[in-house]
Amino acid sequence: MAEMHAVKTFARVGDPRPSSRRAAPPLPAWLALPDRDDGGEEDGRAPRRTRYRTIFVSDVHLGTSGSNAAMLLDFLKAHECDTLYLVGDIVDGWQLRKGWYWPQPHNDVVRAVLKMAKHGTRVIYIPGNHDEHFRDYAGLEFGGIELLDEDVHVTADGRRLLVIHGDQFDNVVLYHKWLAFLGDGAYTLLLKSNGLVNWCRRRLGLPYWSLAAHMKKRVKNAVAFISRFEEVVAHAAAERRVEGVVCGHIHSAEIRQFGEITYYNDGDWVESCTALVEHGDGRMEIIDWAERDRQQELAARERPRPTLVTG
Ligand SMILES: [Mn+2]
Repeated sequence: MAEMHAVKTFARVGDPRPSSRRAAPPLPAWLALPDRDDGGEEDGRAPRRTRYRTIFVSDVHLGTSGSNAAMLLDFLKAHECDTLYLVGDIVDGWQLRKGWYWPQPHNDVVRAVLKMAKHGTRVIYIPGNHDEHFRDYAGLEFGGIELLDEDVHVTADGRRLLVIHGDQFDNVVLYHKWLAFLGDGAYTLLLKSNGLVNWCRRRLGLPYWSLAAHMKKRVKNAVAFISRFEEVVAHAAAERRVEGVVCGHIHSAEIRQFGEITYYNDGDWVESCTALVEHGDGRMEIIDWAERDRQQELAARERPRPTLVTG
C-alpha cells in the first residue's frame, strides 16, 4: 500500500524531481552493505562484519569443481553469528571417492568454519546425502563442531524449526500422488525406505541415488518437482508439531508458507550462492551473495575513475 502511494506521489504532473528517481523499494541490508574494499583489513582496523543470530548454509559440495567455495569464504568472512547451521552436502564425499579434488579455497572454507567455532559460534553440522558418511558420527563433536542427524532450532520469537537436509523425503516426493490413497502409514514407510535403499546401495559400493539430481536431469518441469518437494517437507514438519522447517538439498532457496508451517530452504553454493539468516528479532531472510557481487561490480563500473594528479 505504502509503495503504491509513493508511486502516485512521484507521478504528479509538474514534479520537479528527475524521472530517474523513482520510488524503489528499500534495498535489503545485505545488498546495501559497504564495499568489500571498505573492510579495513589493510589499515589495521577490524573488518566490518554483519551480525546475525543464526546463519544456515547447505549444499556447498566441497570437493567438486562446481563448488563456489571462494564466494562462500567471502560470505563467511563478512558475517558473524551466534549459531551456524551447516545443513548438509557441505563436503561431497561421493565425488571425493571418485577422485581427490581439494583446491585451496575449499580448505579455507573448512578453516573459516573451524575458526568461527573456536571464537564462540555454535556450529552444528547436519549431514546430507553427499556427506552421509558423517551420519555415523551423529551426536559427536569434532573441533567444536557438533554433528547431528537433525535439530530443532528455536528462533528469537519462539518458533520451533525442524532443521534437516531434506534427502529423507526423496522417495516420498516420487510417490507423492499415491500418498493421498495410502495414508500416513505408507508415508512413514516411504520415509524409512529411502534410508534403507541408500543404506543398501552404500554397502554395495553404489553412490547415493539422488532424486533431486535425477529429476533435474530428466524432468523438464523442475518447478513442479520443487513445489512438490516443498509441500512434502512442510507436511512432515506439521507431523512433528513444529512451526517451520529449514532444509536444503534441492538447491532452491525459498521462504514459503504452507498453512501453519513456514518452509525455509537455504539454497546452495553450486548453482546459486544463497544463505538463510535469522535476525536478532527472529525475522528470517534469504541472502543472495552472487547478486550482491553483481551489484558491487555494477557500482564499481559506475564509480568515476580516480584522476591522475601530477607533480
Ligand atoms: Mn542433498
